[in-house]
Amino acid sequence: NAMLKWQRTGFHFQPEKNWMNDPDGPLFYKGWYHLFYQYNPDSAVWGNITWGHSVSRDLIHWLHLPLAFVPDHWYDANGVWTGSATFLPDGRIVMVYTGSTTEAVQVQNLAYPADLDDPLLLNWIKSDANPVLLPPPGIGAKDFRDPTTAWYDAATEAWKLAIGSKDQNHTGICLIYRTNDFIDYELLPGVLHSVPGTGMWECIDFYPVSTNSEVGLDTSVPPGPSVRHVLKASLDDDKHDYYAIGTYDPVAEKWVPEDVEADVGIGLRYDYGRYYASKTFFDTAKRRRVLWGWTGETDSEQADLLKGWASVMTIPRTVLFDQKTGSNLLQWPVEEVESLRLSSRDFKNINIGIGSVVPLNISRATQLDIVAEFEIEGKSLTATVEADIGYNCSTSRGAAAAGRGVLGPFGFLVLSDQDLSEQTAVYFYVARNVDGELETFFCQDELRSSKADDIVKRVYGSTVPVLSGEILTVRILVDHSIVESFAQGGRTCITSRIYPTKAIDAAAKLFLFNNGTGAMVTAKSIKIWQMNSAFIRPFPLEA
Ligand code: DQQ
Repeated sequence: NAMLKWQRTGFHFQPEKNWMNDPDGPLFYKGWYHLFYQYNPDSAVWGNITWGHSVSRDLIHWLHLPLAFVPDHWYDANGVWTGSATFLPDGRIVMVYTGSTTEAVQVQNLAYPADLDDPLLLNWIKSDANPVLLPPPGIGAKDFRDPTTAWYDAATEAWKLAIGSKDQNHTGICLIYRTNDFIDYELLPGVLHSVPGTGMWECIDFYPVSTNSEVGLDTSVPPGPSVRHVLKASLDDDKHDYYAIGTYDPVAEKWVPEDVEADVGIGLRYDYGRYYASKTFFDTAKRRRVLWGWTGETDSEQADLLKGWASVMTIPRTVLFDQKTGSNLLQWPVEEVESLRLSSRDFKNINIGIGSVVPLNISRATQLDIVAEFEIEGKSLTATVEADIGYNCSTSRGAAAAGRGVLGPFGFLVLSDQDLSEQTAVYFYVARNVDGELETFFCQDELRSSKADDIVKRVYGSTVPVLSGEILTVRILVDHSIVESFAQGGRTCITSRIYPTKAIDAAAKLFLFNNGTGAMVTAKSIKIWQMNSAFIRPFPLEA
């Protein structure tokens, strides 16, 4: 059926068919980016988990390769689960991944490429020593998974890696192991970090960021005056990826968040929408840290089985420390996505009157890259301007008239049909907090994104830092059933999966709107590119 077919994306990574979840072991090798991912080769729902494998020259166009790992040993018979890659100084690659055993115990296993001369890394060997790690005393057999990329600690001349878990009190914890050969490990005393009440920490990521330059850092770069460490956990309880920026002490083997109130699991998220089990890697080709995230479906399992596939990856994002705010990361789609930009339209100084909707005349609206700047007319946002007190994207009434306030919502309606019966709003809302300070919210409203009723629809979002003198900026990538949005250069990001029934193909339109009651809003500048599709297809391997 045409509607289901339409939901497949044009330039986001997805397998040809069936189920995908977490990105695994991303790496750059001999000119190729490798993406492995949790994959069910048999069905569009989770199960029989193997590692799918695809390669790319530019992170945008992909070639699907044969499965890299399948459950063929007792120690991964219930699934080859998530893991990470580490480069050794001599050029070898080690992959450490979680296996769910015949008894559904979570153990860690080691694998390595069969042929390092093969840039495609087609064949992998599972170590004879597997499993190399069993759940330690006090840790549940099903609470021990997703090893990180290892970092080398020059001081102790050993590799270290992290594994997430939880303790008996439902405290999320990060265990650290030390190893020289990735076969024998020593569990270090205590934990790197823990946060009460956050439950199981899946897919931990732990990496350094530079506080004074825009280059990414190799995972083994040690702490220093201009280095902070990011700790990320995927919370099994609420299925969001939380990060915090902090200081790592490799001697005490502790990591301390800069802001305890924004600790892991209770503070910042990479993405406030549908986004989970993400993982970064250091791209030696471009000296940047690149973040992959999994975006699952929000339609029903039945719909997924009908369409024969489920999940996409978000466009990989570069990750940097935000030197201006000093308190968050900046995430931005890798520059290579810009190679898909086709024709563009520019708009300048469009006034969006109170309560109005303004159509933007573009030829097609299904694959877009949009960048825009907004200004609230005649208001200096630091002044004693009138604004609502207290706002919260997720508990608000969204972008509709019912959700109106003084200074918002305003922004874009993407994948909307002509009469606005289906629409997804990407919007700003300026309000005062209880202390009377102005805060800017960045939200995405899915409530009217589809006429279909078997879909989870939410209003997502959070605050976004806007520094004095800054204009409001947004970038939006629209690709059929996914909308990825970035406010203020990537300080706050939101990803939605949406399933329009009417706003598809030529019927999909783009609008500006302003449902604020207090001020006119001006779109100072808008640039909209039509986006080409990416080549994502099987590698023509000889039979
Ligand atoms: N997905 C994997 C686990 C991981 C979870 C299994 C996170 O290793 O904890 O498919 O989505």
